[in-house]
Amino acid sequence: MGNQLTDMAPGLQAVHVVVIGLDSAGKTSLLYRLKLREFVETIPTKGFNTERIRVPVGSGSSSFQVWDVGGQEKLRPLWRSYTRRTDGLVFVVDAAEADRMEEAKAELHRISRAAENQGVPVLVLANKQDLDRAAPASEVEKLLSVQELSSSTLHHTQGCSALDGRGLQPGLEKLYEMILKRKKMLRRSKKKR
Ligand SMILES: Nc1nc2c(ncn2[C@@H]2O[C@H](COP(=O)(O)OP(=O)(O)OP(=O)(O)O)[C@@H](O)[C@H]2O)c(=O)[nH]1
Ligand SMILES: [Mg+2]
Repeated sequence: MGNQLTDMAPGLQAVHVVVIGLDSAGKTSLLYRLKLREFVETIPTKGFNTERIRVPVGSGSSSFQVWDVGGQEKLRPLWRSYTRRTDGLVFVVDAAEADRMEEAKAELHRISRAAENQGVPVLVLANKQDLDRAAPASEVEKLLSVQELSSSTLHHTQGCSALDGRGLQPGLEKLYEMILKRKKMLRRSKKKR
């Protein structure tokens, strides 16, 4: 019989999204900006935070279960246990930290290449756009070679700020669109088999 509810209305299901990126990129600040609609002071994440967030999409809204995982080097091996079976990856970059772009690029490509993450849509958030020295999204996209992610991986790079909230709504809408597109593609290839 299959799961008729999901077959008919994929938008009714909560999408599962994992937020990763280097320490201090602003992941936890973004999570609470989305949940509470304000900027809150954070401390470095040792484990993870998770919140369910309602996001306006198209003419309705969708529920996102968002997992925010610590980005310190010693915690990065844990990312894979969170990204397994996720619908979407959000990779947050501190766009004002030119010195750490190479490190961010290596981590982005490593996690996206992991076998279980093949083809999972990626939203790159170029955070801290409120700072004058922040690189624009187009530059971050180049510095991280986002276009070189596997050809089966849908991706989008968006500038944003957890401080003032700019860029988050369009970023999440785009991520949702990519997730639905991939779900449709997977359903179609299952039917063919
Ligand atoms: N100016 C500015 N500062 C920000 C922004 N987002 C986060 N910050 C600051 O950046 C620092 C790190 O933010 P966190 O949200 O804790 O970073 P994180 O990515 O969760 O770091 P880990 O938990 O260690 O992986 C904090 O001092 C935040 O206040 C932003 O959009 N603009
Ligand atoms: Mg954190």
